[in-house]
Amino acid sequence: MTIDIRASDVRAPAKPLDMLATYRTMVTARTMNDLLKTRKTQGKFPFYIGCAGHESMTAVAAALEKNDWLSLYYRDLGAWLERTGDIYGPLREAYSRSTGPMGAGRNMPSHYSSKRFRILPTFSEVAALAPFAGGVAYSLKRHHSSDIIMFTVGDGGVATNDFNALFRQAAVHQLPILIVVEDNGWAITTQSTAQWSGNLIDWAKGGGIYAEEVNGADTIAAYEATSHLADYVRSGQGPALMHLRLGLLDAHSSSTDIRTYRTKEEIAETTATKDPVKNFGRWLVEQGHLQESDIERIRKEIRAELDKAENDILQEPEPGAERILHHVTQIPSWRENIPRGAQRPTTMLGAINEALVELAERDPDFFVYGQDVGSPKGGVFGATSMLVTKYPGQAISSPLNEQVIVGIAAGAGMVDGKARCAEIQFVDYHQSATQTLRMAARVLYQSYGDWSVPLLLRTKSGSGGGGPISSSTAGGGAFGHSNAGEQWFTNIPGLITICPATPFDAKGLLLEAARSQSPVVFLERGRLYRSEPPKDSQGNLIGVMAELWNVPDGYYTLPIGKARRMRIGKGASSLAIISWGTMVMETCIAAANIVSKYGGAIEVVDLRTLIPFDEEAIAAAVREANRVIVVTEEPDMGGFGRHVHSWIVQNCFYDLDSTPGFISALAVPAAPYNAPEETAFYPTASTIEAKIEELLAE
Ligand SMILES: Cc1ncc(C[n+]2csc(CCOP(=O)(O)OP(=O)(O)O)c2C)c(N)n1
Repeated sequence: MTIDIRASDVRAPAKPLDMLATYRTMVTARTMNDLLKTRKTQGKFPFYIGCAGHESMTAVAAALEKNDWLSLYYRDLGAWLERTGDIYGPLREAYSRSTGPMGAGRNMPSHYSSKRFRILPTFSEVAALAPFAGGVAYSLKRHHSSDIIMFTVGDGGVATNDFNALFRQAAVHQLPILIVVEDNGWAITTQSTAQWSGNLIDWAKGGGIYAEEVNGADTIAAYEATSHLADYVRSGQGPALMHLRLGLLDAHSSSTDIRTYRTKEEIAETTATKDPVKNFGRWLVEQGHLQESDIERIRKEIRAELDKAENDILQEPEPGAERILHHVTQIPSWRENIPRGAQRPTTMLGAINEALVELAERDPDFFVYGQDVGSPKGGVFGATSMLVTKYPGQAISSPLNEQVIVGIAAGAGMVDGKARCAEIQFVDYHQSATQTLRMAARVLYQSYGDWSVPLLLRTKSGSGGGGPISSSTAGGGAFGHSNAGEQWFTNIPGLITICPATPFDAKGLLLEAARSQSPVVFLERGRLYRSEPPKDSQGNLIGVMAELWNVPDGYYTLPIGKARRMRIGKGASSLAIISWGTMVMETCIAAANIVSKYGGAIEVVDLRTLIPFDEEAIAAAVREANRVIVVTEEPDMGGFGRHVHSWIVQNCFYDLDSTPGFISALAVPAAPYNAPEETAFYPTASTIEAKIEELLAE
């Protein structure tokens, strides 16, 4: 066997490779690949994506320590087998059995995942695990762990935003991560030359990551290079990238025909020179470690083991449809607790500052990560200014990349099941992190409860740039600074969305959100950051709201999914208004004005948690008043407010005496900067008052 490319300064690995065991595992991977390919062709299951040509990943995984973390992709059957020794798992997933260890039959085959074996849950979205892997590495570094993480990706995956976010995370924070680019020359029909310009090694080194090119068709070379690159990473010298050159011996997947885009000559050459299983077997025979006859004997033994496993698995139950709603979210049950601390008038910003300090005080592992959050200013709005002063190491300024931010917090949370806080300056800018957030929300469901992603994403949202803005003006946030945001999050299954309206609720809900095992988006309204309690048009404080500007010292929590019902006026309510965030303030002002004009009572239901929203509270309020209005700050484009409105129509129809009202911002991209258009864009107390009068007159 020829070894054409060797790592330039190879040293003998400290841990010798168990060559025969590695060879056996590689043959297992290939034999399983061939078996599953055949079964797919026979129509036994819908899809298969194989590992042929990538089996030297067995040796790559063998060069790591058993506690090192793995973030694999679909060609890494060899690495799975090396780490777990489990031949049943991949077969179970192919046959989508509920016994499958990766997703209990929920995810496509070859999507490796195991909390027990520290294998992060592979996504179908190429390289989408990358920012999470960066977060895991970040956590390992913070804990001065001797463990490292290996992240693998195809050459196509290198072009993704996710990969580039990881690259930045790794380079900027010099993380303990070994990035392995498994370059088989193809991304479906596209050649790797289309994925980056120039040379990948130079590119990586230019960006601050040490890199080497290695021949992955040579198993020993792959092992030696991984050993020494892993040593390099483990010793704290920073991240490393291995450009592993491989051949793709099969079609991309069971849905592709290799002959339609690859030439006969190229396929023949790849098969002859880049088959790591054949190359390694031949080398073992040449070196006298195996006899020629052992090659076929080993293959047959393994095939018999796999046949037995397959037969066993076919007796196992398939999942039933009754579990379809299992593991969508994981919210620990709320423990009733009474705030004991002295109450002080506090703004919402003060309350958020206090909550973050409480979290840091209770858990030295907690941190807030985001743009400018580690500066003495405590982020652009000052939400971490107390944290920076009291626990400076726990408020960390990030590069200007929202996907980097969300990935760091999400990955760190996956390591130990404790939420870290990502701060996004303005909700409008979460958009580059959307994929990471959606994946975070999916992990629990996809892995059938094996993995969870506790993550607290706080962000300024809605009208108001955040300055001391009165409740009657919106505040010049304009494009990029003023979107409501809930329309982007409340349609993601698995994600919790919270939007407090008062300082008291903001603190209690933030503290509770940090306990959630499902990711939480915590929408902080800019207009409420420094606002005073609301007053009606006669200048009277609105009592039910004003008392919520008093915030207790210390720790207390409020339940997720529970609305706050507030009665404005006296007696039975003649109207229910459902709102959240800033619109609660506008609604209360409108309700107070109407009540002082006509008497009676209006009930304002502040949802507080948008998903899951408090269906009981809405239904009860509608049952009592028989009239309802939903008020939202979102543009009227199929957002969350429309969902609540539709839910009421569907579920409370027979309790309604009139058409349920709906008030929203206008269906334009966002609030314009100039005052007349901005004011026309948002609902205000006077819009709400007009609607109330219209509805009560019906
Ligand atoms: C983000 C994303 N875009 C497109 C796809 C469809 N797709 C699946 S695999 C693949 C090619 C991946 O190529 P590469 O990373 O080189 O890995 P290889 O399959 O060659 O091992 C594509 C485009 C996807 N799964 N995810």
